Amino acid sequence: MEGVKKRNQEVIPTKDDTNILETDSGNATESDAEEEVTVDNEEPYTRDIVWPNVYKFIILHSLFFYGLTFLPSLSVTSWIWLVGSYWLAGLGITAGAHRLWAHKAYKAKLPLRLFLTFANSVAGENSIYVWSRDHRVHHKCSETVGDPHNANNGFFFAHMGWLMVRKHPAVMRAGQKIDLSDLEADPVVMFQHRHYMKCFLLAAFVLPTVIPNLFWGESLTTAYFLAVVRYVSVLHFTWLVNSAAHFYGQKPYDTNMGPVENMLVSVLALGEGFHNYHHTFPYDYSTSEWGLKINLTTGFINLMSMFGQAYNLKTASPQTVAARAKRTGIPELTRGFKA
Ligand code: ST9
Ligand code: ZN
Ligand code: ZN
Repeated sequence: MEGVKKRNQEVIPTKDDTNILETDSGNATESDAEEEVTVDNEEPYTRDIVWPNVYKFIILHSLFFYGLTFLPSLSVTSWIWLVGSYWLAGLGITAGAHRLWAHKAYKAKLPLRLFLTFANSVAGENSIYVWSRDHRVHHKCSETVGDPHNANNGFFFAHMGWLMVRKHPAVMRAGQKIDLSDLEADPVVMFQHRHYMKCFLLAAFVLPTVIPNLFWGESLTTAYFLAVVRYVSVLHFTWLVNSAAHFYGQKPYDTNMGPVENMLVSVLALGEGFHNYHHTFPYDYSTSEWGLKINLTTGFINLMSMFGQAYNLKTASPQTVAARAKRTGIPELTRGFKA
Protein backbone atom coordinates (compact mmCIF):
# COMPACT_ATOMS: atom_id res chain seq x y z
CA MET A 1 0.00 0.00 0.00
CA GLU A 2 1.53 3.26 -1.12
CA GLY A 3 2.92 5.53 1.53
CA VAL A 4 2.34 3.30 4.53
CA LYS A 5 5.59 2.24 6.10
CA LYS A 6 6.26 -0.83 8.22
CA ARG A 7 8.84 -0.01 10.84
CA ASN A 8 10.24 -1.97 13.73
CA GLN A 9 11.92 -0.78 16.93
CA GLU A 10 12.36 2.92 16.32
CA VAL A 11 12.87 6.22 18.00
CA ILE A 12 10.49 9.03 17.10
CA PRO A 13 12.74 11.94 16.22
CA THR A 14 13.16 14.91 18.52
CA LYS A 15 14.20 18.37 17.48
CA ASP A 16 17.79 17.44 18.41
CA ASP A 17 18.01 14.92 15.59
CA THR A 18 20.62 16.24 13.25
CA ASN A 19 18.64 15.57 10.10
CA ILE A 20 15.42 17.13 11.41
CA LEU A 21 15.06 20.89 11.31
CA GLU A 22 13.83 22.48 14.51
CA THR A 23 11.03 24.12 12.56
CA ASP A 24 9.71 20.98 10.92
CA SER A 25 10.19 18.17 13.43
CA GLY A 26 6.67 16.82 12.85
CA ASN A 27 5.80 16.98 16.55
CA ALA A 28 2.40 18.44 17.38
CA THR A 29 3.88 21.18 19.58
CA GLU A 30 7.32 22.51 20.45
CA SER A 31 7.20 20.98 23.95
CA ASP A 32 6.43 17.53 22.54
CA ALA A 33 9.73 17.73 20.72
CA GLU A 34 11.57 17.61 24.06
CA GLU A 35 10.50 14.05 24.90
CA GLU A 36 11.82 11.00 23.10
CA VAL A 37 9.32 8.17 22.68
CA THR A 38 10.35 4.63 21.77
CA VAL A 39 7.83 2.24 20.22
CA ASP A 40 8.22 -1.41 19.24
CA ASN A 41 5.92 -2.33 16.36
CA GLU A 42 6.40 -6.03 17.18
CA GLU A 43 5.20 -5.63 20.79
CA PRO A 44 2.67 -8.43 21.50
CA TYR A 45 -0.89 -7.11 21.69
CA THR A 46 -4.28 -8.80 21.49
CA ARG A 47 -7.03 -6.63 20.08
CA ASP A 48 -9.84 -6.28 22.60
CA ILE A 49 -13.13 -5.30 20.96
CA VAL A 50 -15.33 -2.92 22.97
CA TRP A 51 -18.75 -4.30 22.05
CA PRO A 52 -20.84 -1.47 23.58
CA ASN A 53 -19.10 0.90 21.17
CA VAL A 54 -19.84 -1.44 18.25
CA TYR A 55 -23.53 -1.52 19.18
CA LYS A 56 -23.52 2.27 19.70
CA PHE A 57 -22.19 2.89 16.20
CA ILE A 58 -24.65 0.40 14.66
CA ILE A 59 -27.59 2.19 16.32
CA LEU A 60 -26.19 5.63 15.44
CA HIS A 61 -25.77 4.69 11.77
CA SER A 62 -29.26 3.16 11.63
CA LEU A 63 -30.67 6.45 12.94
CA PHE A 64 -28.50 8.30 10.41
CA PHE A 65 -29.88 6.33 7.44
CA TYR A 66 -33.43 6.86 8.68
CA GLY A 67 -32.59 10.57 9.14
CA LEU A 68 -31.58 10.81 5.47
CA THR A 69 -35.21 10.11 4.49
CA PHE A 70 -36.17 13.52 5.95
CA LEU A 71 -33.87 15.44 3.56
CA PRO A 72 -35.93 15.42 0.30
CA SER A 73 -38.86 17.28 1.92
CA LEU A 74 -36.78 19.67 4.04
CA SER A 75 -37.55 23.42 3.99
CA VAL A 76 -34.87 25.87 2.79
CA THR A 77 -34.51 27.21 6.34
CA SER A 78 -33.84 23.75 7.71
CA TRP A 79 -31.32 23.07 4.94
CA ILE A 80 -29.48 26.29 5.89
CA TRP A 81 -29.62 25.14 9.52
CA LEU A 82 -28.21 21.72 8.64
CA VAL A 83 -25.28 23.10 6.62
CA GLY A 84 -24.68 25.90 9.16
CA SER A 85 -24.57 23.47 12.07
CA TYR A 86 -22.17 21.21 10.12
CA TRP A 87 -19.83 24.19 9.65
CA LEU A 88 -20.21 25.19 13.30
CA ALA A 89 -19.40 21.69 14.58
CA GLY A 90 -16.63 21.38 12.01
CA LEU A 91 -14.97 24.62 13.13
CA GLY A 92 -15.13 23.39 16.73
CA ILE A 93 -12.87 20.55 15.61
CA THR A 94 -10.69 22.25 12.97
CA ALA A 95 -10.19 25.78 14.34
CA GLY A 96 -10.71 24.63 17.94
CA ALA A 97 -9.53 21.18 19.04
CA HIS A 98 -7.10 20.78 16.15
CA ARG A 99 -5.35 24.05 15.25
CA LEU A 100 -5.82 25.99 18.51
CA TRP A 101 -5.64 23.39 21.28
CA ALA A 102 -3.81 20.34 19.90
CA HIS A 103 -1.19 22.32 17.95
CA LYS A 104 -1.12 25.78 19.57
CA ALA A 105 -0.87 27.11 15.99
CA TYR A 106 -2.41 30.40 17.13
CA LYS A 107 -3.72 31.97 20.32
CA ALA A 108 -7.34 32.92 21.06
CA LYS A 109 -9.02 35.40 23.41
CA LEU A 110 -11.64 34.17 25.88
CA PRO A 111 -14.77 34.92 23.75
CA LEU A 112 -13.36 32.92 20.83
CA ARG A 113 -12.30 30.07 23.14
CA LEU A 114 -15.82 29.96 24.58
CA PHE A 115 -17.35 29.93 21.10
CA LEU A 116 -15.01 27.18 19.91
CA THR A 117 -15.67 25.10 23.02
CA PHE A 118 -19.40 25.31 22.37
CA ALA A 119 -18.86 24.46 18.68
CA ASN A 120 -16.62 21.58 19.72
CA SER A 121 -19.34 20.21 21.98
CA VAL A 122 -21.74 20.26 19.01
CA ALA A 123 -19.26 18.00 17.16
CA GLY A 124 -19.14 15.53 20.07
CA GLU A 125 -15.75 13.92 19.44
CA ASN A 126 -14.69 13.52 23.09
CA SER A 127 -13.55 16.46 25.21
CA ILE A 128 -11.02 18.90 23.78
CA TYR A 129 -8.55 17.58 26.38
CA VAL A 130 -8.88 13.92 25.33
CA TRP A 131 -9.04 14.80 21.62
CA SER A 132 -5.87 16.92 21.82
CA ARG A 133 -4.01 14.31 23.89
CA ASP A 134 -4.77 11.57 21.34
CA HIS A 135 -3.95 13.90 18.47
CA ARG A 136 -0.57 14.93 19.88
CA VAL A 137 0.21 11.22 20.25
CA HIS A 138 -0.89 10.69 16.64
CA HIS A 139 1.70 13.23 15.46
CA LYS A 140 4.42 12.02 17.78
CA CYS A 141 4.03 8.33 16.85
CA SER A 142 2.44 8.64 13.41
CA GLU A 143 1.87 5.25 11.73
CA THR A 144 3.40 3.14 14.49
CA VAL A 145 1.73 1.08 17.24
CA GLY A 146 1.90 4.22 19.39
CA ASP A 147 -0.52 6.01 17.02
CA PRO A 148 -4.14 5.71 18.31
CA HIS A 149 -5.43 5.35 14.71
CA ASN A 150 -2.38 3.71 13.17
CA ALA A 151 -2.95 3.62 9.38
CA ASN A 152 -0.74 0.52 9.15
CA ASN A 153 -3.75 -1.37 10.55
CA GLY A 154 -5.75 -0.53 7.42
CA PHE A 155 -8.31 2.00 6.21
CA PHE A 156 -11.19 0.87 8.45
CA PHE A 157 -9.11 0.84 11.64
CA ALA A 158 -7.75 4.34 10.91
CA HIS A 159 -11.23 5.59 10.01
CA MET A 160 -13.37 4.33 12.89
CA GLY A 161 -12.22 0.83 13.93
CA TRP A 162 -9.87 2.33 16.51
CA LEU A 163 -12.89 3.68 18.41
CA MET A 164 -14.19 0.14 18.91
CA VAL A 165 -11.11 -1.50 20.48
CA ARG A 166 -8.97 -0.90 23.56
CA LYS A 167 -5.92 1.23 22.81
CA HIS A 168 -2.51 -0.36 22.32
CA PRO A 169 -0.39 0.01 25.51
CA ALA A 170 2.16 1.95 23.42
CA VAL A 171 -0.47 4.69 22.88
CA MET A 172 -0.92 5.12 26.63
CA ARG A 173 2.84 5.11 27.27
CA ALA A 174 3.46 7.68 24.55
CA GLY A 175 0.61 9.83 25.84
CA GLN A 176 2.09 9.88 29.33
CA LYS A 177 5.14 11.62 27.89
CA ILE A 178 3.13 14.32 26.13
CA ASP A 179 3.05 17.72 27.80
CA LEU A 180 -0.58 18.71 28.45
CA SER A 181 0.10 21.52 30.92
CA ASP A 182 -1.20 24.18 28.49
CA LEU A 183 -4.56 22.40 28.27
CA GLU A 184 -4.70 21.88 32.03
CA ALA A 185 -4.07 25.62 32.48
CA ASP A 186 -7.05 26.57 30.28
CA PRO A 187 -10.17 26.74 32.52
CA VAL A 188 -12.50 26.62 29.52
CA VAL A 189 -10.98 23.35 28.29
CA MET A 190 -11.03 21.80 31.75
CA PHE A 191 -14.63 22.87 32.39
CA GLN A 192 -15.73 21.12 29.20
CA HIS A 193 -13.63 18.07 30.13
CA ARG A 194 -15.18 17.80 33.61
CA HIS A 195 -18.74 18.29 32.36
CA TYR A 196 -18.30 16.66 28.98
CA MET A 197 -21.44 14.52 28.77
CA LYS A 198 -23.73 17.41 29.75
CA CYS A 199 -22.02 19.82 27.30
CA PHE A 200 -22.21 17.22 24.51
CA LEU A 201 -25.86 16.24 24.94
CA LEU A 202 -26.99 19.85 25.29
CA ALA A 203 -24.97 21.26 22.38
CA ALA A 204 -25.17 18.30 19.98
CA PHE A 205 -28.77 17.14 20.45
CA VAL A 206 -30.99 19.11 22.87
CA LEU A 207 -30.47 22.62 21.47
CA PRO A 208 -30.42 21.48 17.80
CA THR A 209 -33.76 19.72 18.39
CA VAL A 210 -35.42 22.60 20.23
CA ILE A 211 -34.13 25.65 18.29
CA PRO A 212 -35.61 24.79 14.83
CA ASN A 213 -38.92 24.01 16.53
CA LEU A 214 -39.02 27.29 18.47
CA PHE A 215 -37.79 29.61 15.72
CA TRP A 216 -39.36 28.33 12.48
CA GLY A 217 -41.78 25.63 13.59
CA GLU A 218 -39.78 22.64 12.35
CA SER A 219 -41.15 19.43 13.89
CA LEU A 220 -39.19 18.11 16.87
CA THR A 221 -38.79 14.73 15.15
CA THR A 222 -37.31 16.22 11.97
CA ALA A 223 -35.03 18.53 13.97
CA TYR A 224 -33.78 15.60 16.05
CA PHE A 225 -32.98 13.49 12.99
CA LEU A 226 -31.21 16.44 11.37
CA ALA A 227 -28.98 16.57 14.45
CA VAL A 228 -28.21 12.87 14.01
CA VAL A 229 -27.44 13.37 10.29
CA ARG A 230 -25.13 16.30 11.12
CA TYR A 231 -23.42 14.41 13.96
CA VAL A 232 -22.65 11.28 11.94
CA SER A 233 -21.61 13.29 8.86
CA VAL A 234 -19.14 15.41 10.83
CA LEU A 235 -17.73 12.26 12.46
CA HIS A 236 -17.08 10.69 9.06
CA PHE A 237 -15.66 13.90 7.56
CA THR A 238 -13.24 14.05 10.49
CA TRP A 239 -12.37 10.36 10.35
CA LEU A 240 -11.55 10.71 6.63
CA VAL A 241 -8.52 12.79 7.64
CA ASN A 242 -7.20 9.77 9.56
CA SER A 243 -8.09 7.30 6.81
CA ALA A 244 -8.27 8.73 3.25
CA ALA A 245 -5.71 11.48 3.96
CA HIS A 246 -3.26 8.81 5.11
CA PHE A 247 -3.80 6.69 1.97
CA TYR A 248 -4.86 8.43 -1.24
CA GLY A 249 -3.06 11.50 -2.58
CA GLN A 250 0.26 13.19 -3.27
CA LYS A 251 3.25 13.88 -1.02
CA PRO A 252 4.80 17.20 -2.05
CA TYR A 253 6.64 17.89 1.22
CA ASP A 254 7.77 14.52 2.55
CA THR A 255 7.60 11.30 0.58
CA ASN A 256 8.90 9.30 3.57
CA MET A 257 5.66 9.61 5.54
CA GLY A 258 2.16 8.18 5.02
CA PRO A 259 -0.02 11.35 5.12
CA VAL A 260 -1.03 12.81 1.75
CA GLU A 261 -2.74 15.84 0.19
CA ASN A 262 -6.36 14.90 -0.55
CA MET A 263 -8.62 17.63 -1.98
CA LEU A 264 -11.94 15.84 -1.42
CA VAL A 265 -11.08 15.50 2.27
CA SER A 266 -10.20 19.21 2.33
CA VAL A 267 -13.64 20.12 1.00
CA LEU A 268 -15.50 17.93 3.50
CA ALA A 269 -13.19 18.63 6.45
CA LEU A 270 -13.11 22.42 5.99
CA GLY A 271 -9.46 22.58 4.89
CA GLU A 272 -7.89 19.65 6.73
CA GLY A 273 -7.01 17.49 3.73
CA PHE A 274 -3.56 19.03 3.18
CA HIS A 275 -2.26 16.31 5.42
CA ASN A 276 1.24 15.79 4.02
CA TYR A 277 1.87 19.50 4.61
CA HIS A 278 0.25 19.34 8.04
CA HIS A 279 2.36 16.41 9.27
CA THR A 280 5.46 18.19 7.98
CA PHE A 281 4.63 21.61 9.46
CA PRO A 282 2.11 20.89 12.26
CA TYR A 283 2.53 24.32 13.83
CA ASP A 284 1.14 26.15 10.76
CA TYR A 285 -2.29 27.62 11.64
CA SER A 286 -3.41 27.19 8.03
CA THR A 287 -2.40 23.48 7.69
CA SER A 288 -1.51 24.36 4.09
CA GLU A 289 0.66 26.71 2.06
CA TRP A 290 -2.24 27.52 -0.29
CA GLY A 291 -3.94 30.17 1.86
CA LEU A 292 -7.72 30.24 1.49
CA LYS A 293 -7.85 27.56 -1.22
CA ILE A 294 -10.37 24.90 -0.04
CA ASN A 295 -9.74 26.05 3.52
CA LEU A 296 -12.81 27.48 5.22
CA THR A 297 -11.08 27.14 8.59
CA THR A 298 -8.22 29.42 7.56
CA GLY A 299 -10.79 31.99 6.40
CA PHE A 300 -12.48 31.77 9.79
CA ILE A 301 -9.22 32.20 11.75
CA ASN A 302 -8.21 35.14 9.51
CA LEU A 303 -11.59 36.76 10.20
CA MET A 304 -11.17 36.20 13.95
CA SER A 305 -7.71 37.73 13.70
CA MET A 306 -9.20 40.87 12.06
CA PHE A 307 -11.45 41.21 15.13
CA GLY A 308 -8.49 40.69 17.46
CA GLN A 309 -9.87 37.39 18.76
CA ALA A 310 -7.13 35.25 17.20
CA TYR A 311 -3.50 36.29 17.39
CA ASN A 312 0.06 34.93 17.14
CA LEU A 313 -0.85 33.02 14.00
CA LYS A 314 2.12 30.76 13.15
CA THR A 315 3.11 29.83 9.60
CA ALA A 316 5.98 28.09 7.86
CA SER A 317 7.91 30.55 5.68
CA PRO A 318 8.07 29.88 1.91
CA GLN A 319 11.83 29.40 2.34
CA THR A 320 11.33 26.71 5.01
CA VAL A 321 8.73 24.96 2.87
CA ALA A 322 10.96 25.10 -0.23
CA ALA A 323 14.01 23.80 1.65
CA ARG A 324 12.06 20.92 3.14
CA ALA A 325 10.37 19.97 -0.15
CA LYS A 326 13.79 19.97 -1.85
CA ARG A 327 15.21 17.72 0.85
CA THR A 328 12.38 15.23 1.38
CA GLY A 329 9.53 15.98 -1.03
CA ILE A 330 8.58 16.77 -4.63
CA PRO A 331 9.21 20.52 -5.17
CA GLU A 332 7.32 20.50 -8.50
CA LEU A 333 4.10 19.94 -6.54
CA THR A 334 4.59 22.84 -4.14
CA ARG A 335 3.26 26.38 -4.37
CA GLY A 336 6.71 27.97 -4.67
CA PHE A 337 7.42 25.94 -7.80
CA LYS A 338 4.02 26.52 -9.37
CA ALA A 339 3.84 30.26 -8.62
C1 ST9 B 1 -14.13 10.70 17.77
C2 ST9 B 1 -12.75 11.22 17.86
O1 ST9 B 1 -14.70 10.53 16.76
C3 ST9 B 1 -12.24 11.52 16.48
C4 ST9 B 1 -10.84 12.02 16.52
C5 ST9 B 1 -10.32 12.18 15.15
C6 ST9 B 1 -9.04 12.86 15.09
C7 ST9 B 1 -8.81 13.32 13.68
C8 ST9 B 1 -7.57 14.14 13.54
C9 ST9 B 1 -7.39 14.61 12.14
C10 ST9 B 1 -6.87 16.03 12.05
C11 ST9 B 1 -7.94 17.06 12.25
C12 ST9 B 1 -8.98 17.04 11.21
C13 ST9 B 1 -10.27 17.64 11.69
C14 ST9 B 1 -11.32 17.52 10.61
C15 ST9 B 1 -12.68 17.95 11.12
C16 ST9 B 1 -13.72 17.98 10.02
C17 ST9 B 1 -14.99 18.50 10.43
C18 ST9 B 1 -16.04 18.74 9.41
N1 ST9 B 1 -2.37 9.24 26.28
O2 ST9 B 1 -9.61 6.10 25.81
P1 ST9 B 1 -9.65 5.19 26.99
C19 ST9 B 1 -5.32 6.57 29.43
S1 ST9 B 1 -14.93 10.38 19.25
C20 ST9 B 1 -2.22 8.98 27.59
O3 ST9 B 1 -11.00 4.87 27.56
P2 ST9 B 1 -9.40 2.40 26.29
C21 ST9 B 1 -5.97 7.63 30.28
O4 ST9 B 1 -5.59 7.48 31.61
C22 ST9 B 1 -16.49 9.77 18.79
N2 ST9 B 1 -3.10 8.25 28.30
O5 ST9 B 1 -8.84 3.85 26.63
C23 ST9 B 1 -7.43 7.31 30.11
O6 ST9 B 1 -8.24 7.81 31.14
P3 ST9 B 1 -8.76 9.37 31.05
C24 ST9 B 1 -17.37 9.65 19.99
C25 ST9 B 1 -4.15 7.78 27.65
O7 ST9 B 1 -9.93 1.76 27.50
C26 ST9 B 1 -7.42 5.80 30.13
O8 ST9 B 1 -6.20 5.45 29.46
N3 ST9 B 1 -16.70 9.04 21.08
C27 ST9 B 1 -4.35 8.02 26.28
O9 ST9 B 1 -8.32 1.69 25.55
C28 ST9 B 1 -8.61 5.19 29.42
O10 ST9 B 1 -8.73 5.80 28.13
C29 ST9 B 1 -16.60 7.72 21.21
O11 ST9 B 1 -17.12 6.96 20.42
C30 ST9 B 1 -3.40 8.77 25.58
N4 ST9 B 1 -3.52 9.04 24.27
O12 ST9 B 1 -10.65 2.67 25.33
C31 ST9 B 1 -15.79 7.22 22.38
N5 ST9 B 1 -5.48 7.43 25.91
O13 ST9 B 1 -9.27 9.61 29.66
C32 ST9 B 1 -14.83 6.30 21.84
C33 ST9 B 1 -5.99 6.83 27.01
O14 ST9 B 1 -9.81 9.45 32.10
N6 ST9 B 1 -13.73 6.01 22.71
N7 ST9 B 1 -5.16 7.04 28.07
O15 ST9 B 1 -7.55 10.22 31.32
C34 ST9 B 1 -13.73 5.01 23.63
O16 ST9 B 1 -14.75 4.43 23.96
C35 ST9 B 1 -12.39 4.60 24.17
O17 ST9 B 1 -11.49 5.66 24.05
C36 ST9 B 1 -11.81 3.37 23.39
C37 ST9 B 1 -10.46 2.99 23.99
C38 ST9 B 1 -12.75 2.18 23.50
C39 ST9 B 1 -11.59 3.71 21.92
ZN1 ZN C 1 -2.57 12.31 10.42
ZN1 ZN D 1 -2.71 17.67 13.58
